[in-house]
Amino acid sequence: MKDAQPRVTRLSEYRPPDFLVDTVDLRFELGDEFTLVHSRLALRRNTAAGAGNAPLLLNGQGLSLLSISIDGQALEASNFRYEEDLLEVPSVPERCLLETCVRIEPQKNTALEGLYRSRGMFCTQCEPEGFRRITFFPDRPDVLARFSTEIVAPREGFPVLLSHGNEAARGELPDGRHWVRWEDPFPKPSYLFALVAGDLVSLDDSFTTCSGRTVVLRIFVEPKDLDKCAFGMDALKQSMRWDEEVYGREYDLDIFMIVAVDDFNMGAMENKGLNVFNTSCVLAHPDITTDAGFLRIAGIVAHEYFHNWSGNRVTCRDWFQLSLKEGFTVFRDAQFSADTGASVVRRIENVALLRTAQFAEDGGPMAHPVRPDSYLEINNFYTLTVYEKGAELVRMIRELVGAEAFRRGSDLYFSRHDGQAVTTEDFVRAMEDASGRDLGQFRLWYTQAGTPQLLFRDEYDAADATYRLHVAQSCPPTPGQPQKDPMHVPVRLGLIGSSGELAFTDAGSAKATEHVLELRDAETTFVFTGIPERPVPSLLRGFSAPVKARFDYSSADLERLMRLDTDGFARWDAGQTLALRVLQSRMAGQGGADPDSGLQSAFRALLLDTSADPATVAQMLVLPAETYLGELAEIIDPLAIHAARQSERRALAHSLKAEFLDCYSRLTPEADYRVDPVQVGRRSLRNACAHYLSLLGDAQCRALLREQYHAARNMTDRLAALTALVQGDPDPQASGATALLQDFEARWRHEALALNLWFSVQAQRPHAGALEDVRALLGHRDFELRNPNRVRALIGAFCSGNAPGFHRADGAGYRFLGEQVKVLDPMNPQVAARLLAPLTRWRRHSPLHADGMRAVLESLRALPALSPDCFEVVNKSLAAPGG
Ligand code: B3K
Ligand code: ZN
Repeated sequence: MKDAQPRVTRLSEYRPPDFLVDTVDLRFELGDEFTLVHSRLALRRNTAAGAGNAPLLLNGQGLSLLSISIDGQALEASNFRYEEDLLEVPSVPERCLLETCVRIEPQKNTALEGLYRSRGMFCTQCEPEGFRRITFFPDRPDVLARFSTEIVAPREGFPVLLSHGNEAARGELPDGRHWVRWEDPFPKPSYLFALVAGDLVSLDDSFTTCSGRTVVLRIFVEPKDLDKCAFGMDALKQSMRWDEEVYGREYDLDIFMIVAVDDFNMGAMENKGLNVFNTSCVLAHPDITTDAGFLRIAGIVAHEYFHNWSGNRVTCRDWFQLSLKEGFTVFRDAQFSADTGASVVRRIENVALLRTAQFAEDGGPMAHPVRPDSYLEINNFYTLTVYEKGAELVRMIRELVGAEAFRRGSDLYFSRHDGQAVTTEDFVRAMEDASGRDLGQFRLWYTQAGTPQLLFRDEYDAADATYRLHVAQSCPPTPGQPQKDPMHVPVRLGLIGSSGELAFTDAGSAKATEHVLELRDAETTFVFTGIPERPVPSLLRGFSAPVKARFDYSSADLERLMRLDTDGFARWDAGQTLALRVLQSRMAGQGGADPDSGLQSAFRALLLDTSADPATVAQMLVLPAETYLGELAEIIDPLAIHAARQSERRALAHSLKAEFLDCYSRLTPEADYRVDPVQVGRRSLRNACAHYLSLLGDAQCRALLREQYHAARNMTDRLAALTALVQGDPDPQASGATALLQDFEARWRHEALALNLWFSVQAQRPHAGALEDVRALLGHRDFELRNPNRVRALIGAFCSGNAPGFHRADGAGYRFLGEQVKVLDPMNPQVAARLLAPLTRWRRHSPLHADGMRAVLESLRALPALSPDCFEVVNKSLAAPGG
């Protein structure tokens, strides 16, 4: 049983474990009715913890204890206690063998933490605290043990029995069951434990490591999915090679396995040698996977693989250190993705995610530092702040110390802490030791929440050819942190003259066209001499720091940056700033049927420029996201934001129809589909044009899009046409979208991942009436509340990606979310709590919306048995600001 009021866990109360576990031997007897878990722990008192003869305390949640013994002696009931998720044995020898047998019921586990069943197979998810739902254990990341795992199951239905490490033995039992024993030579924390049993087939391959060892690679799937593994396998091999070449990291076991599981709370999990993946993050085939899906899969395969070093070999001391492994690993996977092509576009995508979603988190009631100080439910802290902002922190360290010192720092970190459970402080110290740089002030990035703001202004003195750049930094208050100290911020800077970049020196360094300025004080002035003309500053190139930067650019300045800046990211950003202004003035009631003339000519130039990189042009045609516009507004009015963005897009489509059509028809699809940067770029631009054209709702464009849908030989083009007609066309009935939706459903009814796309397209039709569609789809024969992917595809997509539907003025969208969370919370608290995100920012909305959002949060707070996950989100959202 969980406590009525969840307990706060605080970093300041961290204490080393009283007991360590040298080895753990597990034996699972899997069954349909129940599963028996036999465990033998070799325990040793941790004298370094200095806790005298503290009792043995082991976590255990919802376990039926069948037997318990110490050193072969069964314990009397009076010698132990199992209450409130803790097993307490008051008196134990300094070293002992603790044996337990518990009974669990994986088939009833809908929370998908611990051991559960997904489409019949058995699988596990233990991070962060799922292992305690399997057996008794000090379920914390700083207890590292050597695991052996024996799995017993009926051969029928479960021919494949997997755990991690190397297979040590297998055999048959007379009753039709068989067993396999796995041994992992590397000590690891319980959160990395995994087990899988099912009727699976595998795609097999191998990889020869840099030292010449052969590693067997296997991707396990249901037989129907065997044709969807090749891309993931390729990504895996590329990741293995890349980690050797770029970080000097070699794989360490003889086998590396991936298993695809349909019911999964997150994307994937890096269990040692046995990664478990959400099917949506590993299965790929051009018929059912979009380009974006392929790229996401490659990134996630890489991410989980990279965890073998950044996470598994060197792990976290406690969950406050989560970003130690997640921020660093996101940084590594982003580097990998950038290295495999389209690096500027990848960076633009990352920044767009930060600005839309992470900034919102940083500005809301759940704001927390990259290294949080406290939590009620750790599952709520697998956030964009810990992951994405955490990655930005690593990126900034690299900016500050330089690529070579950074590599020395990572080498030092891995060798110094191999086999240990450490902290973000250890990471930063390794970087300092390897580079000789002082990152003292930089550490504030780990402890201060909120998005810093940089206000730039400049002055140019023509008489002495001097350019001055003034910067003032500040960071808004966040819950529990009313005041912030100035941060150490790397500002990558270029100066753009009337015909191109200018060379300049920074603090006596050699002349170059780019420097990384280091901001440390609340206010700073940088002085550059020998500057022959007034430059336009190209600030935060490559988005060198996760901040909101403001500079009063004129339209001509922005136009100059878009034309002459050599930094692709900065060119895109200049376009975004231009578009932002246009949308902001539309939100303020200006602008009519015509587009902004500056934006119109920028778009025209982009569409006509046949030498430009199509992928970048596609990004430049995307106006800033609604959530980013909201984030920058004083008061968020989601309907006004949507209307402004939509009317500007429509105006651009009308005035540039010929150019969009021209660009669209220039980019005819290639005969054979490949996921390479050139093809992906061409498709993305063509489909961006398709979406603008759909806004016109005219017969010619409709015909073109219907033709695209039918002629498509890949999901990217098919889905783009469908989405354009369903979401872009002002009249989806007349557009023929309804018939295409039926066609799509009939085609892909039996492909869960494709059907998820079908649910999402409808959930995101930007119209108040989409709520009724979504309600109807809840009753669809293939909708299943137990499957997180489906919940996210329908309910999640609607609530977080459909402003006109979710934020409709009668508040019905909010009440809908409340109802769904109420039903889902008892089943799967993690997924339920995540769905709540759009409600958490209610205070920033206009009263009409804020009242409706708050009312739903209050109705949830009144529920008698809210999970700790939802309890924390709801209560923090309703708490007085600054509290
Ligand atoms: N480490 C896992 C996340 C597990 C989350 C559990 N709530 C996936 C990843 O970041 O690689
Ligand atoms: Zn991760």
